[in-house]
Amino acid sequence: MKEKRGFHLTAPTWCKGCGLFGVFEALKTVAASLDFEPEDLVIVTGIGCHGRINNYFRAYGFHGLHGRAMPVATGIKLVNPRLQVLAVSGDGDAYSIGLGHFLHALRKNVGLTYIVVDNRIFALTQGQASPTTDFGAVTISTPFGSRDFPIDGPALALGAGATFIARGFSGEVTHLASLIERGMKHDGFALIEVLSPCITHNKVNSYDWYRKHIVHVESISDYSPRDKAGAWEALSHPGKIAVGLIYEEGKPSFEDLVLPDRRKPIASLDPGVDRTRLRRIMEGFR
Ligand SMILES: Cc1ncc(C[n+]2csc(CCOP(=O)(O)OP(=O)(O)O)c2C)c(N)n1
Ligand code: SF4
Ligand SMILES: [Mg+2]
Repeated sequence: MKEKRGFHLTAPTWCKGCGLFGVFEALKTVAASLDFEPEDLVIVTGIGCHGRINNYFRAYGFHGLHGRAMPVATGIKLVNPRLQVLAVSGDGDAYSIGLGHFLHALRKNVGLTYIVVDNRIFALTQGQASPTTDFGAVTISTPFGSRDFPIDGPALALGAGATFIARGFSGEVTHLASLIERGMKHDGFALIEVLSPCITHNKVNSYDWYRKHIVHVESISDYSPRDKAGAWEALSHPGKIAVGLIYEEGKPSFEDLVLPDRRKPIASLDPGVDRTRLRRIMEGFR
């Protein structure tokens, strides 16, 4: 990436040891490996500790509303399909308030890379239970232990028709970067969930805890990410969390299906109508 005059990036302010540093390192590795120019990449975030990531990145950024990363990212991709659009959400952002948007963007197969940083907690708001918080976990909103069964994002995505599903771990940056890079090259919607410790508000799901519980799908003999039944099996392993490229299939992307030319920004296309008439119509809306 070229240095641009006028850019001033601050250092991340996350708590020392936060899993978000691993996600940030992985993203920088991918941006360098794919040689993105700052103007080629847009990072859209929701609200949460994760949402600060685009402040530290030399690219376009849109720090939007809590739970609304998907509609913003979809709009950007459709208006200028040449851009690489990456959305970053938290487990609360994606699987709670933003769940409807998440499922519809993935079933439409919009060409977005969606990184869901799952720390199993609402971190920014000081530690309430989220949709991925463990059953029985004591948090400030569940002082007697959570009575909700957690959501498994990749399993939800598989059931809803996602065409690319991966899960990484912020403690394994090189592996995570390889998953993000593959997701960015995928033609269509790519979900990369990241198991990411919040060292301040979640003392249970730590780096060591994840190391004991993850299983790499690459280590399962004859595992093929093209086999949906095998992906279900990997995601259903009791007491284990599958990481790696879990599932991948080819389907037309939303841009291919709805845009007249996915290589060109909409603004550069001839609207195919009389411009004087169009201007008159637009003036009618004032
Ligand atoms: C519409 C709306 N509802 C609630 C909030 C308050 N809020 C801000 S961040 C957040 C949860 C963040 O959790 P998560 O998405 O998991 O991100 P993390 O902080 O863990 O990275 C909530 C509930 C808000 N900003 N906007
Ligand atoms: S509160 Fe948790 S998620 Fe937020 S910066 Fe600190 S460790 Fe990271
Ligand atoms: Mg969270």
